[in-house]
Amino acid sequence: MSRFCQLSALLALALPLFTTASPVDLNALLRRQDVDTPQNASLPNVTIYSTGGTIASVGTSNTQTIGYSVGLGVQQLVDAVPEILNIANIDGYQVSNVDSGRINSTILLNLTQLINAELAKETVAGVVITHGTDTLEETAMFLDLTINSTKPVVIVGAMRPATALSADGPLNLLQAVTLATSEVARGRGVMISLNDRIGSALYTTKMHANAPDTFYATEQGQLGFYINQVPYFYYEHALPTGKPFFNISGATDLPHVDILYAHQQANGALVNASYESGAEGIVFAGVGAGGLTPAYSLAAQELYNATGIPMVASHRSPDGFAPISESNGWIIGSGPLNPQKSRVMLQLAIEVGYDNEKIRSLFAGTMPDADA
Ligand SMILES: *[C@@H]1O[C@H](CO)[C@@H](O)[C@H](O)[C@H]1NC(C)=O
Ligand SMILES: *[C@@H]1O[C@H](CO)[C@@H](O)[C@H](O)[C@H]1NC(C)=O
Ligand SMILES: *[C@@H]1O[C@H](CO)[C@@H](O)[C@H](O)[C@H]1NC(C)=O
Ligand SMILES: *[C@@H]1O[C@H](CO)[C@@H](O)[C@H](O)[C@H]1NC(C)=O
Ligand SMILES: *[C@@H]1O[C@H](CO)[C@@H](O)[C@H](O)[C@H]1NC(C)=O
Ligand SMILES: *[C@@H]1O[C@H](CO)[C@@H](O)[C@H](O)[C@H]1NC(C)=O
Ligand SMILES: *[C@@H]1O[C@H](CO)[C@@H](O)[C@H](O)[C@H]1NC(C)=O
Ligand SMILES: CC(=O)N[C@H]1CO[C@H](CO)[C@@H](O)[C@@H]1O
Repeated sequence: MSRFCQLSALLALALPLFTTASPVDLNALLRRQDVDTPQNASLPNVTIYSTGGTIASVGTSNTQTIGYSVGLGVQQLVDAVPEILNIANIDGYQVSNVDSGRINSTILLNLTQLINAELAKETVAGVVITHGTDTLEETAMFLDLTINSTKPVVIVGAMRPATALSADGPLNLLQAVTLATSEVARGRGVMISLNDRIGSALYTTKMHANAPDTFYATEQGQLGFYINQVPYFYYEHALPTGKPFFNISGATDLPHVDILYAHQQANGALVNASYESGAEGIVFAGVGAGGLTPAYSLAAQELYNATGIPMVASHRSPDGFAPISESNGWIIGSGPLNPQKSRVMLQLAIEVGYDNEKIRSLFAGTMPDADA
């Protein structure tokens, strides 16, 4: 149990437990925990990457479930669930300790680089990422598109701080580590694991701002369920149709892509404002099946004619499809992907230099196969 003592000391210096979240120095926090206790050779090895979020948060009382602050390190997370050490040998990285609204491209790039290197090791069975729930699905999407491994990659969070009555973090973490060691969990891409459910990174979304039962796969269904903490899967090994992989090993940052939300009388000036502030692509959270409404539509077409930057139409309704438009059209339908997932896909496509037609094919590829 002393395996995280060095990290703990580091955290105690860098991040007093009861402060409110503030930007942290990645150089100080991005540390691997050296293993200084004997390993149980008959157990698989799992590496946990802790980024912060509610799962690592403490409130001032056991009834406080909003307005708490981030502060627990990876050691304290594991200490709260000693049962984990019967399932796997745990190694920990403290990647950041922030609420998930502060996760940015530096952290994402570090994470994917570290995880790809870790999964390449024969001795590692799988990895777990602990994360705030607010933008968890964005990190899950990013990792799913940039990790090249069949080993389980599980992203987990909590809706109640560690100090709350019925805190959900400990069981969620136990399940996530169990899943990371599971043979049947292999080859399924990045999995979002919370509240007994196992979801796919491409399809699972946060549906409720406050309740613990918040992550749902819209339409496409959950991948599996836990019974007595044993993961059961509904499907044979399969990945979502058209899930690409981007090798971004050379990237040092990610392209600026904005999301503009369509609504009655949406303000067309936002389209130019987005471009002028540096956007290399724009995703619209469209009405219905990706409709932009008149002012956005006119401004977006004008901007496209002037600059040719990719414009993706997604849908603000959680379920459904934005149809893939014809070749050489100015707008690209997102298919089933919601605006925030479309943004991650578009960032990666721009990063690796796809032209607009290749981006169109990329999104078209995510439409379910009709004739397979
Ligand atoms: C991301 O956040 C970290 C920690 O706050 C900071 O060091 C880094 O510069 C940020 N990166 C970007 C691209 O803003
Ligand atoms: C190592 O793990 C195995 C399998 O869970 C267990 O039976 C054994 O008691 C463990 N050994 C030690 C020394 O903890
Ligand atoms: C776990 O890691 C240790 C140390 O890196 C290694 O000796 C051991 O073989 C690994 N266990 C498995 C099951 O791969
Ligand atoms: C993925 O990794 C395998 C080796 O595990 C390698 O052969 C392959 O080229 C990689 N794919 C990409 C797109 O980098
Ligand atoms: C990405 O490509 C580089 C260079 O071809 C290769 O060394 C590396 O293993 C690839 N990364 C992944 C995650 O496949
Ligand atoms: C966007 O900028 C262009 C070029 O400056 C201008 O012609 C156009 O009227 C602007 N569109 C809107 C909606 O403000
Ligand atoms: C954009 O260019 C196309 C093709 O040249 C043209 O038909 C269309 O009217 C232009 N749209 C706007 C809003 O300028
Ligand atoms: C790939 C990447 O962005 N790596 C960064 C990880 O974090 C350290 C510390 O901030 C940076 O120096 C690396 O460039």
